[in-house]
Amino acid sequence: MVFSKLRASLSRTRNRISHALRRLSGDATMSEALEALEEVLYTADVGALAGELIEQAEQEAARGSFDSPADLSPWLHERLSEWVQGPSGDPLPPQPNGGPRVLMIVGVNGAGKTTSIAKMVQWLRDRGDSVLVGAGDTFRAAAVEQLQVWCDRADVQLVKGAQGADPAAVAHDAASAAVARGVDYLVLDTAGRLHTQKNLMSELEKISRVLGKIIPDAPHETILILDATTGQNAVQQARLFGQSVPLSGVVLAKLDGTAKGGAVLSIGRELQLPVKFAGLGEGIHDLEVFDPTAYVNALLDLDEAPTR
Ligand SMILES: Nc1nc2c(ncn2[C@@H]2O[C@H](COP(=O)(O)OP(=O)(O)OP(=O)(O)O)[C@@H](O)[C@H]2O)c(=O)[nH]1
Ligand SMILES: [Mg+2]
Repeated sequence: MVFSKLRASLSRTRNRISHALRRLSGDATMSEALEALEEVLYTADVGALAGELIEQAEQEAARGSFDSPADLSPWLHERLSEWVQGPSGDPLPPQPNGGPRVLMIVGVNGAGKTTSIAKMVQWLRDRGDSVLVGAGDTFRAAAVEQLQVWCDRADVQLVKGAQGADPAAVAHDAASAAVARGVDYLVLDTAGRLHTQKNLMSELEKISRVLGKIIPDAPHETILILDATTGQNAVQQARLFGQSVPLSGVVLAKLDGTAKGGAVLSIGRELQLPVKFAGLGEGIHDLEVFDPTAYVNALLDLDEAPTR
């Protein structure tokens, strides 16, 4: 079952919080339960949201909103479910008037951009869409070969330039080819860059402008790939990338095996960005459409949303 894979991948985060969570439903006093809640939130790497949540919980408790400490668990579930954002409907909707929908993929070095592109391309192919890929990472020596291997596997064409070429020129060629071939999607890889490198961030703006000259309003989506194992640092990356290029969503790569699954809450709450997909391994099929409810259930070790 799809859900159980996400669930299994969150086991490390969950194991850290489930012990504390059990204390919420045991025969603890309310103040013990609030303390346990604090522990839950800090171990899940919820970041600054922890303070906000605990304050809210204390206020609710003071107001008598909870009949027993056990009520904290469903309350927490409600709050977290409000914050995590998934795609509303299709995570990669087609271009409304037909024609290539352009997805520019960005992120820091090694976040999982190229692998996530391969997975998203395969996902699009599996539902019958035609896709072209652009090798916008002209910086790293092996980048194009890595992408070529994935494209061969997914049976899609790759538009590439020479190593060291201007990535905006590759973007230009890829966009022209996407129009000429009439594909449904163009997915553009980009070199890893730090959100603090001003010249590299403005390079993304240039690539965007070039794409927009060939295909109106392109890129239609700029998707940030985040390495889930970096926890709260990923939130900071999202904030700063978003200041250079308007982001349409996030793919959370390497969610398998992270103990920092809570960062996704901040991405929804503070940045209002939907998580479109979760990356759950290194294979081309290790991708799932992100389901916020399943995520929170898995995080809190619940089979389904609790009621109170
Ligand atoms: N376990 C796991 N590993 C992943 C996942 N996604 C990517 N990786 C691994 O992370 C490493 C980096 O992935 P890439 O896709 O090359 O990352 P990138 O962002 O394109 O890297 P640069 O182009 O060098 O900036 C590779 O070893 C991938 O196999 C995932 O969801 N789970
Ligand atoms: Mg790459």
